[in-house]
Amino acid sequence: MDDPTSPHSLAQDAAARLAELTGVERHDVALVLGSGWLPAVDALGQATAEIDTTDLPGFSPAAVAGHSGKIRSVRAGERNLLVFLSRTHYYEGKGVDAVVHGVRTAARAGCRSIVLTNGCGGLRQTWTPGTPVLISDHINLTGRSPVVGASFIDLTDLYSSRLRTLCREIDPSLDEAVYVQFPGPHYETPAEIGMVRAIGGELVGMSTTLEAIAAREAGMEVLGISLVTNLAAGISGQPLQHEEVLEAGRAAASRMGDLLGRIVPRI
Ligand code: 8IG
Repeated sequence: MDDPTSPHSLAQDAAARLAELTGVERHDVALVLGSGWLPAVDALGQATAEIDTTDLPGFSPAAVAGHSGKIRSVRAGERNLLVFLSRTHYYEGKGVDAVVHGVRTAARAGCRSIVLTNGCGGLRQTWTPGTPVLISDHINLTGRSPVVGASFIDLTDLYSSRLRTLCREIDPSLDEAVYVQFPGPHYETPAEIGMVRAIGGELVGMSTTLEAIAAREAGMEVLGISLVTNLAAGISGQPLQHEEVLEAGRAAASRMGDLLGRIVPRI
């Protein structure tokens, strides 16, 4: 049994309220939409309910332009999808439990798998803005973990090779790469991007790794997909701008919608 003051217990409360507000007893697959992914949501299926995250215990208001603090319940074939239209980022300073509360709520709502998407910087020149890339593994540079106590969670195959294979069957042109999470909210220096390359990373962002760990702790299968919205710092010679991120998402929306719409039924 959970300690009633624990974050897991708060997630249980949120899941119970979610079932009441959506009228959906159990959800099957969760999706978290990162920067640039919002325009893809309509391709997933018919929304049966949309609620504000702040109607559920434990969620705080969305903090970033272009991020929407909503959760949708979507009926897709025989499945109930739980779609988070935004996330809480580590750089908001609300703590790691706030960052992973959506993931824990999804697990308590019944989801056995989760699709974590993000917008990020890319280190491969061939990835023009708007290129989706599968996350093969991660390096968590936040120095934090959502897991507390002597609970030694295995992270081998954290980003399910089964789900990645399935994605490449649907779209053989998908590349895969290691995602490196920095704490943010500032972007990297060119020297830091040099370090990322040296340690084997090719995607850089400010999310996803803590959520993936929490999802694995909760027993979920994880699929991670990045949308490269800009070349990482120092690669193009141009400064990085948030508007560039939103624009790359808008431009890539139909491809991302098509991709998610074809993947989710097969998860
Ligand atoms: I969108 O280049 C997006 N998010 N850390 N670096 C980091 N996060 C990002 C970037 C980037 N682009």
